[in-house]
Amino acid sequence: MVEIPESHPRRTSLLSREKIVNATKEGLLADSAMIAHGRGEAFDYLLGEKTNDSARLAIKESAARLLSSKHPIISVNGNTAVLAGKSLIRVAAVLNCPIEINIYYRTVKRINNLYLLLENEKMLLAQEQPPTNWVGDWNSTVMAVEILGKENDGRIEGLEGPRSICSAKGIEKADVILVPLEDGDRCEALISLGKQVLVVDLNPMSRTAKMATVTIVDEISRVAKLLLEDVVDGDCRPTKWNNDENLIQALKIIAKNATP
Ligand code: PTJ
Repeated sequence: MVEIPESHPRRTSLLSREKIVNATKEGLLADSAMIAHGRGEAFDYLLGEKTNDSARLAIKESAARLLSSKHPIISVNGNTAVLAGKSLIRVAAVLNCPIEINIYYRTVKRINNLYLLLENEKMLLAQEQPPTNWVGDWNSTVMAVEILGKENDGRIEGLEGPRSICSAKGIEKADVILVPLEDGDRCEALISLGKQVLVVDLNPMSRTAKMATVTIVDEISRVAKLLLEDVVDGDCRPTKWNNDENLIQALKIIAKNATP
């Protein structure tokens, strides 16, 4: 492992790469996880590697919808668990909702490995201080977060094969789903089941980004931290969200940054 100096301008990006590389060796990620990550990095570069105003609004809108939902759920795949699993467990604890491991390249081995990773992070998090301004018994609240995904007892109607598998008390039952790095078909199927689908995708032109109820065009580890602030704050209500306008804003930022 190469030591990355604190002052390195690309330190955050290099640390994320290192996490992805190590997690690949540990059998947590899909074979194509690095390709997906690289595509994300390219878009992040064009977006200025920061949370833009339109993304910030989309995060707040997502927090509002998760907070006002009856059955919220946070779905995580391999890349999300590795890059932002810990922060998303914090969000789930504050929302009092489960996390579901739901992966595109589904193998029992990967599900089990991701389950162990998240359960271990949960135990470490329970020992930490609660998020700023959150009041309550943090240890028991974190330990109460259920990690779903091993059950195989639910189905996403409209999809065939392993991609339709989910947890009956997780994604199947949920009315609002946060699904970072989702694929277009699943996003479409979840929407057609009447669920609100909140996605995180650095590519504002992906089918997922276009299909979702709310698209956060930003990097998942940055998003998870800001989403935590918003759900703790709780001062947000769902609006008449115009997702096309939100995507147009992201494209304008890319166009501006790409102009010499
Ligand atoms: O763990 P699995 O089996 O569910 O597989 C996960 C991957 C990501 C490999 C799988 O879902 C996949 O192949 O995804 P795609 O179709 O390549 O889509 C990934 C999308 O996420 C692309 O549009 C990327 O721009 C975007 N993306 C990549 N990294 C990030 C990201 N968006 C936000 N934050 C990131 N860190």
